[in-house]
Amino acid sequence: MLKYTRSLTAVGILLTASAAILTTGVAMPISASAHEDHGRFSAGEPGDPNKPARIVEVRMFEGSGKMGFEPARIEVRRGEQVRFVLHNDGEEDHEFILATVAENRKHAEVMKKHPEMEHDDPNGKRILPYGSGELVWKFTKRGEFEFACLIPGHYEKGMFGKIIVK
Ligand SMILES: [Cu+2]
Repeated sequence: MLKYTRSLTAVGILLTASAAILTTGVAMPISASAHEDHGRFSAGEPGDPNKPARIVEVRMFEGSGKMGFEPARIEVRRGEQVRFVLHNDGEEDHEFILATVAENRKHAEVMKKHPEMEHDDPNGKRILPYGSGELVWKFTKRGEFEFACLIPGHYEKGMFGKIIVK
């Protein structure tokens, strides 16, 4: 829990810092309250691993200049809890970050400036080459969300997928 809070805070500070740089062209000092509204999850809420969940297997792949997720489109019902079982079939690290499209784009820009950033959060995991991992999530809101790999260059090569919550 501590680790997760810290990591979210780091993202909040980075997002805020890069927004300041974009607006003013200069890096501004980061205030302590800069990340106050960070920590909410747009795509729902962290799941409860002890409760039943629908299992959805997602594979991450690379090859011939492309990268992606299979499947790249997942439909869920509102209120449904999903256990994503993530398999990295590639030779590079990949991430699975669940958020809105706008948040992921913004976050991807931050990662270009901080490529060393790694995720282990309720809504995001980094999976090592040929490794696997799990993420349990409860979809409490209707709408369209996205899962994406925000490692620099990967998003551009096609590493994103859509989640439709009905
Ligand atoms: Cu990737």
